[in-house]
Amino acid sequence: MIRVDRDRFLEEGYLILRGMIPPRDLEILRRSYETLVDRQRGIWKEEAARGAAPADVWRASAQPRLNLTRPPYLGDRETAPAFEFWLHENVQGVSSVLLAEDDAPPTEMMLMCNPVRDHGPARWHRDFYPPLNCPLLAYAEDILECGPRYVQWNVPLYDDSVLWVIPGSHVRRNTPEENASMSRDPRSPVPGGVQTHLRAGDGVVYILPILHWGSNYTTKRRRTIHGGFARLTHWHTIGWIEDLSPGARDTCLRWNARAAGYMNHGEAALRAVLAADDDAYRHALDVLHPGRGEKGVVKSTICLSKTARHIYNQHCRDEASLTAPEAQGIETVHPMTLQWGRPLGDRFTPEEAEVLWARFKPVDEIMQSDDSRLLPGFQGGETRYHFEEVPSALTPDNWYASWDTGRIGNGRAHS
Ligand SMILES: O=C(O)CCC(=O)C(=O)O
Ligand SMILES: [Fe+2]
Repeated sequence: MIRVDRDRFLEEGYLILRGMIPPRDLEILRRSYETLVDRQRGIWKEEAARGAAPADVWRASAQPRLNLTRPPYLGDRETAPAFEFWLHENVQGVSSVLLAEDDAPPTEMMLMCNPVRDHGPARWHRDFYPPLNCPLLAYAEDILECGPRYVQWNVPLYDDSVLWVIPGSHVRRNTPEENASMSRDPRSPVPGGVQTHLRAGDGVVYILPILHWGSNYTTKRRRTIHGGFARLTHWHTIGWIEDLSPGARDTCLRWNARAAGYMNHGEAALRAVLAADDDAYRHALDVLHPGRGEKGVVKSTICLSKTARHIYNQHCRDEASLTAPEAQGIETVHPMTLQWGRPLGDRFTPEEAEVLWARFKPVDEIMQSDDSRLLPGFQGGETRYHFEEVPSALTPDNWYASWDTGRIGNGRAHS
């Protein structure tokens, strides 16, 4: 396995690995991925032709992207190398070291391609939207306390200098200079930004929510493997596993079974809240992320407040009254933010859903301000949810106490 400097990774939020794909593997990967690109391109074209899609993605998108872990399944035995790339020691082994996990599984496996016409620069961003997750600093403090829960890769099969990053920005808010620059022009270099200059077979691995930039989407040939690793993975399809070599198949089936089991611990955390048992709550969270600290509990509690709301919406609200994001929220499966979708919701009764939401509602309320806004560098639209700060009153102990009082700290009691 290639050697990596984890301390530097934690400090700067990214690492560049030179020559991580051996040259003999590069040709095999290019061929496998090109076969998949050809198949996906055919599907996009056909969908647009019969009116099932508004446009041919290949022709319309600034960054046409394959996602191998979502339908449709594009592969077969011949393209197994495109999947098995994710098991290589320089990818999976390095990711495990950086995550301080024994055996980290990949999450989504993707490929970013060049557009058919110039689209120029995208906007600087963090791949982060607090209403679906938690405030930036809640996320950052958990990283500082225990290391990252997720690492993401770009591994180009052809030379690629598209990506820029801002070293150190993964664990702090934007500086005034960064905000001024992004407000003036979100599509131009930001002070302190570093362009990654990757040759074919190099890789960059980074910690979201680092501030980063797709600096120029031109017609220059781009085939860049993209995706990540996390203990709490989820694959939307698993048909591809059957086409892998026996060893790789066993590994992926094992990862998939283990990942599915984590939903039981998500359920256990919620049942502990129903039972007002804070020790059991801490224990369930600790299985999901062993060794987590107080900041990790705060972060996960904020995520679970969304889960509780979705379960309440699933059971206790009239379907017709739900907004599109609320309806979507019920279905979303994203274990990294402790969302297991309807299968988890189905494990609770409407009465339990009501109590759960009552217990989490003070968390949801304290995470919102009176007016909505959107800060530079964040994705999504305006929202009342806090972008950066966690109110200091939101501590685990204050929240446990709110199960009796209905309020956190000096906050408003909820009705
Ligand atoms: O094109 C890249 O390398 C960056 C892509 C990116 O940041 C994104 O799609 O969110
Ligand atoms: Fe991004």
